[in-house]
Amino acid sequence: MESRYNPADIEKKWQQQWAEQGLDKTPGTPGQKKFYALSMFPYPSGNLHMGHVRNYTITDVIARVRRMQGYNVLHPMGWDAFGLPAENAAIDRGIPPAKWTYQNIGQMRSQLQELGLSYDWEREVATCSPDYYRWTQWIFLQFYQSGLAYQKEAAVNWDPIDQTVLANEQVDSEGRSWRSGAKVERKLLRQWFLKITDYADQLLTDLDQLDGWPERVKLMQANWIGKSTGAHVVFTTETGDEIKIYTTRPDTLWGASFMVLSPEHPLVEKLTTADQVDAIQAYQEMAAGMSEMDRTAENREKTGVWTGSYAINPVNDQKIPIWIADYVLMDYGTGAIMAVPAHDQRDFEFAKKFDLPIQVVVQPEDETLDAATMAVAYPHDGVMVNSGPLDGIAAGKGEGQSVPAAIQWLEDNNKGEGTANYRLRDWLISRQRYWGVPIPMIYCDSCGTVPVPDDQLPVVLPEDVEFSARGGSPLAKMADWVNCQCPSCGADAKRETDTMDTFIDSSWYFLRYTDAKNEALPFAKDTADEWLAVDQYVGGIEHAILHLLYSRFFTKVLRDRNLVSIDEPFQRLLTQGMVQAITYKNPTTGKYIAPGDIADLNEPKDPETGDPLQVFYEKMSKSKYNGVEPRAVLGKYGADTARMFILFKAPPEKDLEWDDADVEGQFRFLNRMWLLVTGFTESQGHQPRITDIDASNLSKVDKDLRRAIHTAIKEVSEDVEAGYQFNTAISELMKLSNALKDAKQLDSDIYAEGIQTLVLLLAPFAPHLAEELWQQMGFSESVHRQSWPQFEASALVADEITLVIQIKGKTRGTITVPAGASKDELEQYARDSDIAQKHLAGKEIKKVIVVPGKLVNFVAI
Ligand code: ANZ
Ligand code: ZN
Repeated sequence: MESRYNPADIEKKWQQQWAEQGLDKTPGTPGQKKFYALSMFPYPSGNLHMGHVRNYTITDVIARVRRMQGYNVLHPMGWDAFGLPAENAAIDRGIPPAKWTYQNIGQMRSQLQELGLSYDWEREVATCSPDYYRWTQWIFLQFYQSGLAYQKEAAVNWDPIDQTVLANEQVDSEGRSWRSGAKVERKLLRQWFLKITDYADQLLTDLDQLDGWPERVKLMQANWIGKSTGAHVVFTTETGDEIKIYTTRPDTLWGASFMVLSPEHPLVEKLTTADQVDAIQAYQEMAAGMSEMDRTAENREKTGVWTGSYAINPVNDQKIPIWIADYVLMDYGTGAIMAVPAHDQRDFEFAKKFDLPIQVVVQPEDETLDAATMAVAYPHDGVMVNSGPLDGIAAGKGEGQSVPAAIQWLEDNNKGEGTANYRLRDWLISRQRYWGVPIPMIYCDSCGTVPVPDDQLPVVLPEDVEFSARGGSPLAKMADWVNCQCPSCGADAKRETDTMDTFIDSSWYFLRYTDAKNEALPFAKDTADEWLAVDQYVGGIEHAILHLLYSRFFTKVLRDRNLVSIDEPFQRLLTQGMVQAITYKNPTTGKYIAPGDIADLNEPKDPETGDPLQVFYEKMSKSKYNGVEPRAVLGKYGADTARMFILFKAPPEKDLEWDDADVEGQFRFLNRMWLLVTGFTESQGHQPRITDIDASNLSKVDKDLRRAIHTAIKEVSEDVEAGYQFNTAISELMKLSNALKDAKQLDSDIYAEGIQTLVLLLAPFAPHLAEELWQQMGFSESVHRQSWPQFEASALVADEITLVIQIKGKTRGTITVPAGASKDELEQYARDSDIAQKHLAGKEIKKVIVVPGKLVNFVAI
């Protein structure tokens, strides 16, 4: 008989047995009561980090509780396996990307298995495998057939380190690449795009359906989509050309005193007069090399050049000059604006710099604006002036105010129309990289761009490739691969050599899991519909926009192609907090110091300079020397302790501070559980004790213990239900185990009920230990196949006693209070009672005497 808690033995043993039993296999049909629990799948870098461990543990507990509650659970795992690191490893170490990736997958899979995560491994997907990306290509062609995948020449974000283009979502707010951190440049290239802008409005309005999402994430998506409302207005030039502009303030049209086109606007060449050609061209060249971030930076001195031409303001027939300036972007609105310097700050600065006219059309209530003396633009409320039919109307977007009135006027006079505009741009998806899904397109001299027919999919990525240096895809250099026949006319043709953004791979993997082995389709509609939507998605906040927005977009397009029925893929979303650890930093040099290099951690100093170090918690990372390796923790304490610590230390959505002492504390708790339960099971000869309890006939001790048991069931269940408060759920388990430890009658049915309940409640959190204890109790079926315990309301009711209330020793009445209330609680009940309120009114309490279980005496004058 093993008398010590030895996680190493137990965990390995049960992991093997569970795998043999197929314990975590998904039920064939989801049925009425289904639950799809999903963690964001990892990039197979080779090693799990603590962030992964936390993410997957949270989802695992949820999946396990739902199974015990009788749900048919789908809980899959896979690999987001395409991407640049594999290519860089190939360049640096000469290992083919496929080999490197599959090695890493193997390594990470076994690390996941060591954590006791209840995945159905039969549904594992790897996005780099041809039987997955075949369907990624197929889905791309569905987009193409819907007119949602197209090519265009565009100024794109170019990452000079990774030598590839990036989507807007992949450039951070400082204009740097999400991957390499390089300052993004602009380049004019012909690229593939997905028309996510067609879905901008739905992606925005359907956010309202997502009750189970954090408000913060919904807000980030709404801001990214960036809906603005206004009008299109057509200006005619002296040359007879039409320039369409987008404005959010059509009511200020009477104040438009010049126009500004983006330097890339297609009419610029035509509008430029001979004497302005040189200046205009020089300016265009300069603007072309600048990033959007720099062009639109606030407080930057305005620059621009006059084209030499004029347009006619359609509301008052005024002749106004047409300029170009870099603060007007080609891919927002129409790439052209009317400038209203009195009421728009950028236009104001531009007018001041180039001495262009300023016309006030909104007058504030409490002052009088004078165009000649204004120091800044006035973008606020007021009354319309100098504005023909709008004069006297209140400025604003509301009903009856100037903006709707202006739109009405434009529409009545055929000069423009109300419209909405979105900040969201189409998704640039082609990458000049090798390790990704080949875009299934062929270029033929006579037929043009021809999609690869479905029956010729997948376009297989050749796996034995030579990498020489960074930059450029080796695909373009592989003549055998590039040269092909046109599927349409049979003539010699060439393949597209760009691959897809890896975010495409992850935009539909949750659909594939529902029908992972399907060879005829990416997934059967019926099957996908039965499992979807994902009931609980868990992952990092860093995907608030990118992955989560793209997945929503894919779902809607596939729905519109009748491939799936849902509108939204993820019913509820939990964004788990970061795992942080103690970090040591030299504040003078800014260098991070590894704790192992510090002589005295109580008084940490820089080993080189002797400077005292700054000590704080920060997200674990290699570069800050504060990472804790999951393997080390598992090796020392086992998976169950690691899981318990992670769940206990902080609620899932909050940051978690790693603390070795607390890990140790959880290990000790599990040891106590072991002693408590094995002590009991030995006394029972490892036979399950039948607990058919007659609750009407219990001793006080038994009643109290039973109340503790059922309170634990109630509290743990509620904590799990109410936002997955696993930390407080584990506190309840600790309370119950203490109550059992303190219990007097060990050989009773109630005690047996308590031990069994404790092990059942523990099962989702520490699955190996719970299984071992369950089996030691003499049960033959897995603890994970048991039903989640239900509490009995009657067991929660506490016994009551009569409490006498005295004032200065004289009995004034009695009240009923719960038995077992503490001294402080008794005093509070007494103070709150009507009797005390009545007799103590206006008196000062000098002393309170509490006789537990009997009376409270107030000494008051
Ligand atoms: C005239 C005007 C008057 C404007 C005024 C604003 C205030 P949002 O809210 O972001 O949609 N604009 C339009 N297209 C642009 C482009 N391609 N590049 C740079 N600026 C552009 O902003 C819309 C406003 O930004 C539009 O309304 C236009 O200036 C400018 F008192 O038109 B407005
Ligand atoms: Zn052809």
